Amino acid sequence: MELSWFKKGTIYQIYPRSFNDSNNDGIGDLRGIIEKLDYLQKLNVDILWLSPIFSSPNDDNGYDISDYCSIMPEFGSMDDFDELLEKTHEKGMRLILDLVANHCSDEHEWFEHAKKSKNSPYRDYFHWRKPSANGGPPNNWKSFFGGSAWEYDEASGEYYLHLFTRKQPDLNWENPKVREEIYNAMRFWLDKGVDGFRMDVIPLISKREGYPDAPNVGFRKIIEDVYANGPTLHQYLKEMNEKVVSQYDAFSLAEGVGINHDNAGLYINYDRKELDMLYHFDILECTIVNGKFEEVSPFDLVNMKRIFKKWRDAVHEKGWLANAMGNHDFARMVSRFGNDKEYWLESAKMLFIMQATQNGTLNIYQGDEIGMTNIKLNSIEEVKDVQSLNFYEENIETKKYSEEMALDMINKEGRDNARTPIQWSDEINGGFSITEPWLRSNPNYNSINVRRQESDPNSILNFYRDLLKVRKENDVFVYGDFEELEFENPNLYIYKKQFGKQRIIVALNFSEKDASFIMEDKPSIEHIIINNYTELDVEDNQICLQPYQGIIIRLD
Ligand code: TEU
Ligand code: CA
Repeated sequence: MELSWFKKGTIYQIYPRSFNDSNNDGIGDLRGIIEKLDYLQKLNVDILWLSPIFSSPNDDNGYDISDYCSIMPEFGSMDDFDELLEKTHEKGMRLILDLVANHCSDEHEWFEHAKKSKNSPYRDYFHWRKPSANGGPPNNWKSFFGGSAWEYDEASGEYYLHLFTRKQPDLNWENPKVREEIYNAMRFWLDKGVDGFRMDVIPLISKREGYPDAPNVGFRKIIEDVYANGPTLHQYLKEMNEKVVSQYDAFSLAEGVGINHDNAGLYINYDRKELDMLYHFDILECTIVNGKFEEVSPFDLVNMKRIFKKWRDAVHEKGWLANAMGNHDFARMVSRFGNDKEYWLESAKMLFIMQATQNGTLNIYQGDEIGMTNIKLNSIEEVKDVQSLNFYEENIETKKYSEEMALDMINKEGRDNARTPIQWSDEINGGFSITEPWLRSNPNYNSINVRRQESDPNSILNFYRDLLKVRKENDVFVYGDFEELEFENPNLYIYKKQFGKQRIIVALNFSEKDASFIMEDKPSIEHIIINNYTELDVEDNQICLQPYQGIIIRLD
C-alpha cells in the first residue's frame, strides 16, 4: 500500500462563517482563520478544509456559488486568501477548498444568461424540461430540502432541475463546456497552490437519461438508485482526475452521498484513478432511519461496529476512506453518540479515541476538539438553516406536526447544531465576535470554551492534541489491520490493530456502567498510551472500564 501525506494527515474542517470573526460584523471570515493558525498548528492537525468561501447569495451558506473564482466579500478579499494560504503552508499545514460542482447559484451569470433566452449558449449549462402532460413538474423527483426538485420558469414555460434549493440549479455535466468551466475554476485555485478539494455531492453530477420517475421507496434508496451513480459519472471523474487533480500535488475527497460499500470501489480504488478518498454517510446517518428529522433510532453500538467493518472490508488494500463522525450537516458528535451531560468530558474523549484509531484519513469537524454540543433554539426565528426552515414550513403547512414538535425535531437533528460559533472564551458570544453572531452562540460557552481548556491539562482540547501527536508517531493508527474482540457486545468496542511490528489494543466502554473484559496476556500498565481516565482498573488479565472509559495499550 502506498503511504502518503494525505492518508496520514488529519483534516480539520472549518466552517468559515462560524469559526472566528476578525472585524466584528457577526460573521466569521478569512482573517479570523489567519488569527487562529497557531491554534490549529498546536492542535496537531495537518490539512485545513474550508467550507465554501466563494461569492454567494448564501441561500445555503456558500453552497450556492455565484462566482467560483472570487471570495465572498463577507469573508474578505483575495489578498486575505493568498495570505491565509501562504501562512498555512509556512506552518507546515495544507489547505483544501470545497468544490461545489453539481450546482451553482441562480445568481451565477451562467444561470442568468440561461434564463434570459432559450437560445443562449448558457441554456444548456442546466437541465431544462417541458412540463409533464398534466402541466406539472416533468417528474416526481423531490429536492433534498423538501418540495419538488423542479422549479417553473414562467418566461420560457419550462422547468429547471434543482436537487437542493430552488436557488441551486443543477449544472448539466453532459455539456463539455460546463466541465471545462469547472476544471478551469479548479485550476485557478490549484495554480495558487491549494492542496486539493473536498467535492460536494459529487456522486450526483450525472443524471439519468430521460429523467425517469423515482420509485416509491425511501429517500436514501432514491438517492442511491436515481440521483447518484449516474451513467456518465465515472467517465467525468476520470476526466477530472486526468486533466486536473493528477496534474498537481493535490488530492480529492468526495462527499460520498449515495455511495454504498458495494459501489465505493468504483470511485476510489487505486487502479480506477478517479478520486483519492471519500467519506460515506453510513456512520453519519446511523441514527437517522430515513431522511433527516422524522425517524431517529437510538444509538446502537453493534450496528456502528458493523458499519465500520463492512466498509473496512470493502476497501481493504484497494482504496482509501476518510473518516468523519460529524460535520456542518449533522448534529454534534458528542450529543449524538456520547452523553453530553453527566459524561460529557469522558464520552467526548472516548469517541475521539475511536475515531482516531479507525483506518482512513481522520476528519475532524471544528469545535469537536472542545466537545461542543447541540444547541436548543427557542423559536423558529432563531433557526437559520435552509433545510430546517423548509422542513418546518412544509410540515406546518400540511399540519403533519405541531410547531412545537417540528422545532423539537429541528433541535435534535438540525444542521444549526453544528454551526453555532466556535466558543473561544467565556466573553460575550463566546469570544467569537462582540456583535450578535449570524447564528446564536451556544450559551454553554461559559463553561465550554477554548481558553478554559487551554489551561486545563485534563481538557478535551489537550486530549485531542496529545492523541493527534501519538497518532502522527504511530502508523498503526492509520494503516493497521483490524482484529475485533467481543463483536456482539453492545457496550464494549474492543479491537487490536497491527501494522508491521506495531500492535495496539483499543478498548472503549460505550455505557454508563462499568464493563469488564479479559485480555489474553496480562496487560502491562506501562504500555498504556492513551487513557481518558487517570487510572485503569486491572486485575490479572481482567480490565474493568469505567463509564465511557477508553484506552489504547501497546502490545509489543
Ligand atoms: O450536502 C449534501 C447532502 O447530502 C446533505 O444535504 C445531507 O443529505 C443532509 O444535510 C443530511 O440531512 C452537501 C453539503 O455538505 C451541504 O451543506 C449542502 O447544503 C449540500 O451539499 C448542497 O450543496
Ligand atoms: Ca467578519
